[in-house]
Amino acid sequence: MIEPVQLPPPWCDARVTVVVPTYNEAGNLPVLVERLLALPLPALHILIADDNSPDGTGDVADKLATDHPERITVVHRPGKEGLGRAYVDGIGRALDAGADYVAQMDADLSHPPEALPGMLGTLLSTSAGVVIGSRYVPGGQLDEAWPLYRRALSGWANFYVHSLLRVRIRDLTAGFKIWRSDVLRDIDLGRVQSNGYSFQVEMHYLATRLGHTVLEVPIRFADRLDGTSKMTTATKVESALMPFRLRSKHRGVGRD
Ligand SMILES: Nc1nc2c(ncn2[C@@H]2O[C@H](COP(=O)(O)OP(=O)(O)O)[C@@H](O)[C@H]2O)c(=O)[nH]1
Ligand SMILES: [Mg+2]
Repeated sequence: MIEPVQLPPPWCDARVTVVVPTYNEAGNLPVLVERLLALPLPALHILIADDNSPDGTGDVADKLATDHPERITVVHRPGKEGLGRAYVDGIGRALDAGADYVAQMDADLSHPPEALPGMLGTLLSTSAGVVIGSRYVPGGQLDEAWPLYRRALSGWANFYVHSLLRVRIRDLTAGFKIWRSDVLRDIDLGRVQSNGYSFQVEMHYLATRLGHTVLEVPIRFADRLDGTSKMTTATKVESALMPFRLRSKHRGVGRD
């Protein structure tokens, strides 16, 4: 496990909200929350956006919020609308509640919580608008247990999106990142088109088109701790078509 970086004050007191979308993650959520709350970031807040998971993740989240009322908020959404919609909702609420920095991560422990203080430190000590926990910069790693077809799909998706959108980010499909709130406001979540996983690519595309600096720091991406992937054929199709839509919809955003 990565040792948490000890940030000096006032950085360790930064108001960070970690938005975690969940769908059937009852086995993973308590472990993720425990590791996030153990970080040396006393002002870190967790916002769980659950899509009415049939496995009771919403109840698990409520119990965690009851145990830590100051540090956990649960958003119960009516049904499964996709990762992108859950993030638009959750990030919007985090901004409304006054977060200075907003992090995104999966609930399944693929993203190491202990990398967050270092990512925040990079965000605060540079001109970056967003810092990505990246699998594809030197030092980044993929769990050997991640199935071969998933590695191939991830590599192909990055190549495909790079070719179409020309964004200079190595891990374009990354889901682990931390944003400055003003950059998220500038992006304006109201213009996000994606319902599903292509949300990640769309946010990177909008950030770079608006001229914000994106930095990548290496992480080790682990296989999920418990449960199964929520990636479906529908999300893959949306991700394959979305670059074309993004090019036309966001043509007017930023400079050409
Ligand atoms: N709220 C919500 N969360 C979702 C949805 N689809 C996926 N997620 C969450 O998004 C994260 C990434 O999903 P995951 O299945 O691990 O994707 P994979 O890593 O690409 O296989 C996990 O925390 C999921 O629970 C959805 O439709 N709604
Ligand atoms: Mg996963």
